[in-house]
Amino acid sequence: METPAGTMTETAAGTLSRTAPATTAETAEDGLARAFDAAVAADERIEPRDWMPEAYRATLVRQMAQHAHSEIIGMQPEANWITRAPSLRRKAILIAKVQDEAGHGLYLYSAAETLGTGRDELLDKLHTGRQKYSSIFNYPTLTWADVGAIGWLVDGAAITNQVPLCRCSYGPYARAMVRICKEESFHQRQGYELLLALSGGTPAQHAMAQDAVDRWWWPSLMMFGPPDDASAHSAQSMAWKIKRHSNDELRQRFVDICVPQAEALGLTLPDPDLRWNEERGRHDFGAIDWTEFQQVLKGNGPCNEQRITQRRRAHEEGAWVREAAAAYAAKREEVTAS
Ligand code: BYC
Repeated sequence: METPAGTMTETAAGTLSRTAPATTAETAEDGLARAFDAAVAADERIEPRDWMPEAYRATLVRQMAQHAHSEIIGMQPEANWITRAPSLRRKAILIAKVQDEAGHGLYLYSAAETLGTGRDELLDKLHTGRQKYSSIFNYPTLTWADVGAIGWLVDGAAITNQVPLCRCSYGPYARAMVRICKEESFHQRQGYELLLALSGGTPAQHAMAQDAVDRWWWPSLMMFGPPDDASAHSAQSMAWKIKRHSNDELRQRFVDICVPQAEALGLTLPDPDLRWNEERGRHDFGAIDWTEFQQVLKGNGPCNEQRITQRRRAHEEGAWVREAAAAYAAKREEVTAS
């Protein structure tokens, strides 16, 4: 790894860490902190064996765990429609999409493991409500059009939020995001195409598409997190280049992207205050119901209980698979060792 601000050394634990030339008065830790700051300032990637402030590590574990949990909980609302997809083509696409989300969870749990936090520990925190997952997955998928609205709006919001994460200062997270974003862009397009077909279909199909967009629009805007003045972590995360843009900036970007897409779909976004602001060169939009957001975060959304119950059950029912995989791995190790 290149460290223009310092050199690489072998520590007692046998791992590599960044060092900076130390001045006489500074402790070894000061030197490491200075090298870390310089690497972040120079837009270099921080790697698992590099020294990093404990708060940086904790912030990454919090965000990556929440992100990984969102991916696997996010499988539920869409999986709800696999058996009822209207054609074999749509069913195959939906199965592939839901499977992709499981894969995203795996990339992210693996990336979090590079920070010394085991997957079991993270899953336990999810199952006991000590770690969050995205608010968006606590809403129900009432009709087939919801699969389209999730693809267009939820995956669209996810891409807007996640493309900048490909430049996150922590290497394993940034690299996981590159692949995730490529797959998410397929997901977004399948949702858009699905809604386009419904919107141009029978009046009942058009109404179903509009109803789905009406229900998913505002929760999608909430995905970006609280407004900047209420975002506890943004300032520090942006200073560390974990986040590259504020919650409000990304939300605004998403609204600006969606308006022409909604027009092309022949659907209306459910916001009477949505209009182009010539002066700002961006769209103004209506007030978000932050009380609803807080309620969902507290566990009082329409599907919080259902989602977490189903997740716990899936985990319990999958215990035999984990045991079998561990037994198989141990057996292989024995064979290789002998
Ligand atoms: N839902 O200081 P803030 C997907 C929490 S997966 C729940 O702004 P931060 C997909 C936040 O954690 C989508 N909680 O936080 C999957 C914090 O609470 P704690 C998931 C939220 O971290 C399958 C508190 O509010 N994407 O798209 O600087 C199928 C204060 O917030 C939410 C990611 O996770 C929320 N919406 O910024 C289809 C992306 N928002 O921890 C699609 C990675 C905020 O202090 N994450 N909170 O108790 C991020 O970019 C950032 O973590 C956030 C929040 C922008 C979400």
